[in-house]
Amino acid sequence: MATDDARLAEIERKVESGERLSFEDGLALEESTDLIAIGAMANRVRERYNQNFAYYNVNMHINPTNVCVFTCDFCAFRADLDDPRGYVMDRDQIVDRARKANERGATELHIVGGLHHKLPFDYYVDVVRWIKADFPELHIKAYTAVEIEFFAKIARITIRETLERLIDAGLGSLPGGGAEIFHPEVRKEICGAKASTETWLEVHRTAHRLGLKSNATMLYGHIDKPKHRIDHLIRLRELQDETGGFQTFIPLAFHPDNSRMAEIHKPSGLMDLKVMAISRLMLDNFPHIKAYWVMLGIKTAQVALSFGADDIDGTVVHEKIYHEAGAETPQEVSVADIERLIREAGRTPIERDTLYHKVNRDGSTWRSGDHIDVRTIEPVAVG
Ligand code: V47
Repeated sequence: MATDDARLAEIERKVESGERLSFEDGLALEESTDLIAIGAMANRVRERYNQNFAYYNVNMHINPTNVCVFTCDFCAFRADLDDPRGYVMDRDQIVDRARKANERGATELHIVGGLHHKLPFDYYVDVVRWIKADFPELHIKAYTAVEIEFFAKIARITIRETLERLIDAGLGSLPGGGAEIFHPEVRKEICGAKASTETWLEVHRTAHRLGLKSNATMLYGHIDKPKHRIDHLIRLRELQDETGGFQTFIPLAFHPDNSRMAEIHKPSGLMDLKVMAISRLMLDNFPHIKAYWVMLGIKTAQVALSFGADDIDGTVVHEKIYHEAGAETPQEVSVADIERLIREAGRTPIERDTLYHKVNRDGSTWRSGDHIDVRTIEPVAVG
């Protein structure tokens, strides 16, 4: 068998010439202990696609309910129907949260939640409609593919019709959650009851055909093995070849606290950076890779900007899913802090909207400018 060095040299040759990496290349990267070499390759791709820029947005999270019919092993957020922790936000609470987001200059609301046993599909449509009625300029990135499938089931309509009704109410894009790990060996163990891999991919395929952009995630660092992670990335790459509708990939580090897998250790910083870098290298058709600071921690997210990531998510107010699972990060970071941590990492911060248009601010008002196409932005010196 080729040595680590020889295998990495061959991968480096492919990366330099823009050749696609195979499943075996992905495994070789996983097996290598040369984090710095892998990171340097990912950094070259990151700079090829996004130069020296690092993107962020001003956003707020809303989790309309935590009551959920599913009992995924990794989840510390969900509650049973009769659990005293269970809640459902009403119209006033939802609109109040949107108002606060608007006052703070947010351009995006990120809305995901539990799959409530009793709420009708109309409630989830109304959440979008209520917000849009008062704050039409806020972009609503809402509902994972798992939620979309559940809505289709309870409303007894197709996935396409479900998405069409939500788009009609004002849905702007889909977040990337619910992907977890696609490989059946893992999926059936950690979340066997919820949307299958095929369904997750079909929801995103349908959304892309309807003109929506979406993100994709991978939950790693629990019972997943290298082959499961590479398989996951390749399935996403194949769908992206078909539709081109994905914007950003977000690797999500498992947080064990308060979950049914609490005995598992959190992934190490080393694993976080390696998964980030391998994602950048394998997903050659994804424009962006996000270092979600809420789950990585601010310090690792900052370093990740040199290991393949070009986006750091947003100001993120009111995040619950990770904080219930033991995330020690703050609930919110200010724009000044985000810009400082990006500059400290040697990158140039750009505020973007959800669909990667540059945001221009003038006092308390903002508007979306041109779509950020790195090929049309003046190149900046890359150190
Ligand atoms: O699907 C749940 C994950 C996801 C835990 O699209 C956990 O921009 C770790 O998808 N430890 C939801 N992870 C969050 C999500 C997301 C986040 C940020 C940005 C975007 C985007 C999407 O969170 C779930 C699941 O994979 N998750 N519990 C946990 N204990």
